[in-house]
Amino acid sequence: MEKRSWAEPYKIKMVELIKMTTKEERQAAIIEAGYNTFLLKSEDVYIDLLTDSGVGAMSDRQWAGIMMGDEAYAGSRNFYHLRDAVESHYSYRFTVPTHQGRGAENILSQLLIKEGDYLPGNMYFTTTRLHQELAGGTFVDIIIDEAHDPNSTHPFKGNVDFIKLDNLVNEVGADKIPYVCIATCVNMAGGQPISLASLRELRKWCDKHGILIVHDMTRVAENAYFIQQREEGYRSKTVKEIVSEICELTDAATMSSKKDAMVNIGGFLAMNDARLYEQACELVVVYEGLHTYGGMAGRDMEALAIGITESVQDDHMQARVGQIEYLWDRLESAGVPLVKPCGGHAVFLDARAMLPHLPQNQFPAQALAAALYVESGIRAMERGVVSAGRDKNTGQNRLPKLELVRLTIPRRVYTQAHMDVTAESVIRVMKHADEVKGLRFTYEPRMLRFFQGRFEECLAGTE
Ligand code: PM9
Repeated sequence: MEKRSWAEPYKIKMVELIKMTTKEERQAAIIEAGYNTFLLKSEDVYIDLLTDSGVGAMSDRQWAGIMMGDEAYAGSRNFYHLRDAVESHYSYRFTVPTHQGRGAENILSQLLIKEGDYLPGNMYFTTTRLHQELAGGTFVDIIIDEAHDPNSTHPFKGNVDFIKLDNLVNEVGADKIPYVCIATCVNMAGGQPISLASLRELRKWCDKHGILIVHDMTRVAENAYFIQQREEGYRSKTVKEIVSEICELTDAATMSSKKDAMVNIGGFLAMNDARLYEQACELVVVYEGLHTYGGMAGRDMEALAIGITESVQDDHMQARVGQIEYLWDRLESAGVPLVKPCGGHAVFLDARAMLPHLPQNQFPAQALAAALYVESGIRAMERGVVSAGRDKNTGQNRLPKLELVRLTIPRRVYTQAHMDVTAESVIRVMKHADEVKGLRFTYEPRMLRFFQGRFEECLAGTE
């Protein structure tokens, strides 16, 4: 069949200028930032692939929505637009706005988790696990083994391993498991989707054991797109229909709206149970704000309601994932070690394979992200041992099998030419990979250390 190209379903109305710095300037900047790309100044960055969170380009309709903000303290009309958008696209009856995803995680964890509980999930996420632990729970990984193998080409690496789940319930009892946490398009696995078949089986399993399903729906539309493309029987369904089908299989959801829904700030907690909603409304006023704004301005809720509608359009999603596939294909054909298959929001470099001379305790992914910045001004993010943090009981570094650098693509921001420059820069770093030195902490925060930790290069022969 003749191959047809896709193009973005939008044209550019406004641009933000960016500048390239010199290698000497970048060398000085990375040392000042303690080899942590989170600590770089954004104006020192050329192409910013740190995250897809809050950095998408809003549409003219979203910006028009910003002008329609109703900044009433209580009962803003924008809240009702948001609530209606959540109900009609995601099927949840009740919505509690929060300032961003972790605000929703905090409230949900406090409401559902008791000291000594276990929280199975299809791989950890940094802020999610921390809130579970702060509420007295222990996270248990129940994702299929393929998810931990960068070279496995399983099309649904976000799927649940039911043997792991059965073992957990036999060991600790169902009454110690308040819910199973399911992320759609699992971030830490490389943006890998869960199939509807796996989710349906989980629904049955949870009903049997009287356990809830909480959906981390941060990238649900991307997951739905992969189901449309990869799962048998879904080719003729729209992304919007598949998104609804996913959400209908779950009981409650936490959302960081800064990703799929393309707003700069915002999130929510959503659920179907009236009692849980009542309890969430009681707690949201303690941490976020009144239950009809929960930490968001009226204008931001309006932009979010519009962004939700735009995020589930098929042509948007084809271009969104198409851009990531374009970068992935360029890197893969040049022999760069990547997480396979291509994920939804980012291309993940396998730092262990790229820097085989560095042991994991010298933070290869952190070092690789720093080297890429120095080489080209491209800012990426570590997703390996630094992000994994220390075990809450032993205090030892957790050593994840995936030691990755994430090239995260913001939505509707960069062009194909930016992807070409990115690919060329990564290939250049790969050619000089043996020159990249390991790192050690000079400052290690107690929680979420990847955000603010500082490092220095290890001297040759000292570690
Ligand atoms: N994710 C990301 O860059 C931003 C912060 S962590 C570097 O990937 C999931 C799956 C996320 C996520 C944030 C949150 C928290 C929850 N679940 O950042 O609080 O990817 O809005 O959301 C980030 P907030």
